[in-house]
Amino acid sequence: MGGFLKDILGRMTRLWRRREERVWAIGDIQGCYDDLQALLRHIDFDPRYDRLWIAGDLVNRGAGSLETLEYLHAIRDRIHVVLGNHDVTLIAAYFGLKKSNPTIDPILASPRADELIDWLRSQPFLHYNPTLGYAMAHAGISPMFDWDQAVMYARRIEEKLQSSEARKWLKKMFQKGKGVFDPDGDEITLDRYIINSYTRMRFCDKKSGRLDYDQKGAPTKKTDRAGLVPWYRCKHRKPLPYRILFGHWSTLGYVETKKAVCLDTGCVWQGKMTARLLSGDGRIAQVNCPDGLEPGEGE
Ligand SMILES: [Mn+2]
Repeated sequence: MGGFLKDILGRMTRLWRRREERVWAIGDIQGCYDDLQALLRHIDFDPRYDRLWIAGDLVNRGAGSLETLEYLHAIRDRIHVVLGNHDVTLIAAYFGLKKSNPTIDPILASPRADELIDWLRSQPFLHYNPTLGYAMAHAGISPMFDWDQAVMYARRIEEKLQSSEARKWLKKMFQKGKGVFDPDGDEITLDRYIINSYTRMRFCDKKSGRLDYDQKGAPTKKTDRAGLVPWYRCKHRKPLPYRILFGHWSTLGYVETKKAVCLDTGCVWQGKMTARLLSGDGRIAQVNCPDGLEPGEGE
């Protein structure tokens, strides 16, 4: 009888514990489906109770891009996704604006391509939760944006990507632009600045605040001499009410400051995939990703 009661109590305690919702944030997946599943097992993720924030670049380069997209779509009610440059490129390939490649071919050839791409296209560039105190964007939030601008500009490009004119608009977005923020400039130049800052930014020019999209490595003496600092250290940076979660910078690796957390630990480049708890003690969990590509190329 004692054993029976103990067993029942144990089960009830476990059930009770699992009812506490845990919110985890995960960095760039890039189609590394097996590593994603290994990480989710490692953190005991249960989509019935827990939530995931995903910092973008869900697909491309990794062999399981279709499986990743299908899985995330299946648990879409429990996750928050922001779009990364590779996700935007996939949408562009679907529209015939960019060449496909062997890792995204299976998505475009899938009988569910329309459904999956429509879902991807409806995802935001910026997600935030005032209770948790976090905001998330794939590359970060431009140091030139105050919070109202960050929200307004993200919504502005989301509306365009979701509109019936999306293809025409997206075609104009694939130019880097000069990285100079001009809120009074022409519409397309500003749109380009917004989408590039949300999905491609890494460094900014210390003096002018101009964004640099060319340097892909970690900060070094050389970038320092060139007057470049990581965007979150830019002195022009407007104060924001939330700590920013971002990815896109695998060479930076896991970085956590008071204002920003980089979650991209280069899974697709044989690095790690990282999850950080946004509720509770804020711990991080990682898995090794030995099946990735040789590090070094691309962004
Ligand atoms: Mn990226």
